[in-house]
Amino acid sequence: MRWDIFCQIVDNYGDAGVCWRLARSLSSLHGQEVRIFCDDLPTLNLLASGVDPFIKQKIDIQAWEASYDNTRHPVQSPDVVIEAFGCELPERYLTSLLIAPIKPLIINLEYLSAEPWIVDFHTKPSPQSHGIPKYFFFPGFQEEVGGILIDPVPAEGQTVAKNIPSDLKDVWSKLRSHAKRVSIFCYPGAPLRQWLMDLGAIGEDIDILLTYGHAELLNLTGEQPIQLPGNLQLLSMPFVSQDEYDWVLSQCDFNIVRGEDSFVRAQLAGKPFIWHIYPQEDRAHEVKLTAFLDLYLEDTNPELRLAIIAAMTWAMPSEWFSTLNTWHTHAQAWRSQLLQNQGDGGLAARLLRFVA
Ligand code: TRH
Repeated sequence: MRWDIFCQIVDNYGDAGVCWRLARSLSSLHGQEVRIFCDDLPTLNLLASGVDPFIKQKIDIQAWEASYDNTRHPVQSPDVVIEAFGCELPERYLTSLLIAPIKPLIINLEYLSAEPWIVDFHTKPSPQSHGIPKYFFFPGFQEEVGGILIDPVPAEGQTVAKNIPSDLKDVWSKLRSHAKRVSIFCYPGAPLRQWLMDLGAIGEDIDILLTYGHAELLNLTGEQPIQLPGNLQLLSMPFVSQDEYDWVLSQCDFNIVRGEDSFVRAQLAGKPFIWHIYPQEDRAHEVKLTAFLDLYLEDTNPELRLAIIAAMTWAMPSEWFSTLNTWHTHAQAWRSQLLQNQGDGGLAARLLRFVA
């Protein structure tokens, strides 16, 4: 089938991250013809840059405006149109669908959530005045919903650094072999300075990998740079491609992640993590975090449960860091369970089945 994915980047990288991962799964795993129309091509191309050129060349990446003249493209009528995160289709593109001999199916791809209510809304129709059938599709963890994007599945227990990506070689050469590794990718507003001071006071040697832009977030280069204990080493990474970032997560002992895509990747890496969920004004993010923790902690003992809840709500590391080994075992078990639940192929495969 022919798929058109519309991706509007509100802010950050998550919209592009999810659309790219979906596009590559549909194309490379399921042999679908995929075009992406995106309003921020530099960001999308940056994320996609690390992928095998064979996978990339099969996906037609276009500027948002290129969709206005649908007839100019060799592939004309799509079978499926994805509105990622409810972005509105350009009017001129929609008009071209209205005159197409065979109408496509429009899918409103929603945000990932662990909340139970999505079961009732997943795959429900969203009737439109233009008459083209449109449906809601909810990514999620339960069997009855849209699943998660699992491609590419990282190999289990990737602890030995093999094939270090070229743009990370410099940073990697500075890592101390005996030190623990923590990667940080979070939103402004996280109590990072205090968190790092407290982590340092535990006394272990830890290398902290800051993702692109996070040194500024910590004011490391500003007037009052943070003074950390010598056992912590701060290393700034460049912005890397999505595949390389996935790899970094698998190489760390602990990850701080955010948004939706890095959150899923941290789980698939099988490592303990803090999910710094995207903060929303009405505090809806707290409900979402609780819903996820209800699933994630279902089978854990009370001690670990309390420790993980504390960590995820930014309690200082000295309160929970001693549980890291047990948490790691739990993270590995959660990864296996997740992969088992998504054994049907996860989001891309469920989407294909629904459309079929
Ligand atoms: O960038 P995000 O904060 O995106 C968020 C989410 O989509 C959120 O749900 C949405 O409401 C908000 O934007 C507007 O976090 P996320 O989802 O983890 O996406 C980050 C993507 O960037 C992910 O695909 C990994 C990728 N990435 C790289 O490719 N290289 C890097 O160096 C880093 C740090 C990330």
